[in-house]
Amino acid sequence: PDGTHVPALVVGTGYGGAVAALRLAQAGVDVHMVEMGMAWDTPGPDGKIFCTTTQPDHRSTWLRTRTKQPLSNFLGFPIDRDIPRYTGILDAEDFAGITVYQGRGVGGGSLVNGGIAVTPKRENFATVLPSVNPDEMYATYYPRANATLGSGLIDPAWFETTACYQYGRVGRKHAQRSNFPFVFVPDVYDWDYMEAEAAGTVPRSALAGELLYGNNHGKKSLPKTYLAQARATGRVAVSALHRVTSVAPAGSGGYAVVIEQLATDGAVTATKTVTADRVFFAAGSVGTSKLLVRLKATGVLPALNDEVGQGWGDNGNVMCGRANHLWDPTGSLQSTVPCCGIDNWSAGGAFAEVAPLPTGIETWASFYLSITRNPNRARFTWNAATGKVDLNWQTAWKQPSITMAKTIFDKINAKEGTIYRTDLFGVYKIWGDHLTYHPLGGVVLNRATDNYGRLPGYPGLYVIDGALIPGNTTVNPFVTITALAERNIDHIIATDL
Ligand code: FAE
Repeated sequence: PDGTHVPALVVGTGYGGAVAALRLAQAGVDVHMVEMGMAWDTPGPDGKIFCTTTQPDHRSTWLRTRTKQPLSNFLGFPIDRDIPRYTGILDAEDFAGITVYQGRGVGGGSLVNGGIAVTPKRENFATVLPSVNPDEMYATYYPRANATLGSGLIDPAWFETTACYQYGRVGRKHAQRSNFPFVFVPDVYDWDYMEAEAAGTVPRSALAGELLYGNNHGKKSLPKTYLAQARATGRVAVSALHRVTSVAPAGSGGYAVVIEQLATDGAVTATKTVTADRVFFAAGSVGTSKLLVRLKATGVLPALNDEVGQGWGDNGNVMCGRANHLWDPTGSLQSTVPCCGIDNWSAGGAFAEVAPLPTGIETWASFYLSITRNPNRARFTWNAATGKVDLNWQTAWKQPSITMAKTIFDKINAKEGTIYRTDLFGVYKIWGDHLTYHPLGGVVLNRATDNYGRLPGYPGLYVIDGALIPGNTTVNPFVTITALAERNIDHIIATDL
């Protein structure tokens, strides 16, 4: 309620926010989490909380009147559809040169993501977080993050036989015939549950096209892991459909936090101010960067340094599909949860997930999301004329990613005598180079903050999410975001409380 005082306020309920809330609460601190998306704890008219990727309805999309699906076309035909404007779960946030996909709701990106839980190879860690001691990350914080997130590998014997990973086996065959290292990747999806789905003994989720707009069963998203543990302490409250718009030093010490309450059509129904001794920014790379850039530029937090807004990267994301021969079907039943990839990072700068195309029909396509060593970094700036924060990423900055992904797929195509699909992102368009799922950076550790996420000049203000990571994690990012948050909150609790 308006006028309340809280010891710790966390902006956002994704990975960084969930770690901060749990560990602060365990240390005896009362925490209030503020989340602009919905709680996603109440079934809709069809009895389900989430809709499927094949039948997206109003629940699918954050405040748009038409879906904006990452794969916009199929066989050249646009597949987006009109929907009522609603505070749906997946946000396709448009900047001038890139669309950034993000989860909206209690659980942040964990609600919509693939659950792929990869720890970077230790030899690559110095490029991921150069100012962080790798010994403590690999001995303590990565294991803690993986254990609490509940990540695990597919049963290799089941992988060999199940229909729903035929696409994975085809991906492996093509990778290995071209001599690329093929790897299994851990995931937070409950693999036992998925086997039961395939056996027909439980309701289907991964095998029913659920993922991008939420999983009704099986996925261990944050509300089932970190956030469940946080609530169980009795010290954590969560306000959904509440958006933080300002954090300003309060005359009395601490910070005045302005919060807008939203209706499900996005309208602001109330504005509240609470004071907090400490504020943890965990609104995601884009959300935290946008807030801090605006608050600095508009004189609310003028002492923030000039690194705020800088060092943003897309984790080198680029997508493509390949058309296989008729003797290489990838299966009409495809699990939405990826379980394997092609690791050409050291030789070619690309790590490719073998991804599903869960259309329900045979497509003879192999689909991939590549993470590449793209060196380009963008900057967020305040645009006083529009009252918005801009990002200067340009579409052409994806070219290094395409070049690196081609080190894998040109070779596979040459070996197999196959070609790229041109019908998934438009008409005659091979590369999905207009988007990222993995925004990182904007308020980089040890540059915009100190080496633990403290904002210099403002005691009690912290950044604890993907904004800290300088643009690339070499693999899928959430395990690293979680492990870094574990490291930072450990230090903050020991030193600042
Ligand atoms: P995030 O999880 O984005 O949480 C931020 C939260 O803050 C969100 O819930 C926002 O709604 C909320 N928020 C923003 N602004 C405000 C505000 N002003 N007031 C109140 N609340 C606010 O941040 N990563 C992997 O490692 N493996 C995968 O398989 C994978 N697949 C992905 C698939 C998709 C489709 C997408 C979109 C992402 C995927 N990711 C994956 C990326 C991963 O989900 C992402 O890196 C993390 O969720 C980022 O965590 P943060 O804590 O930084």
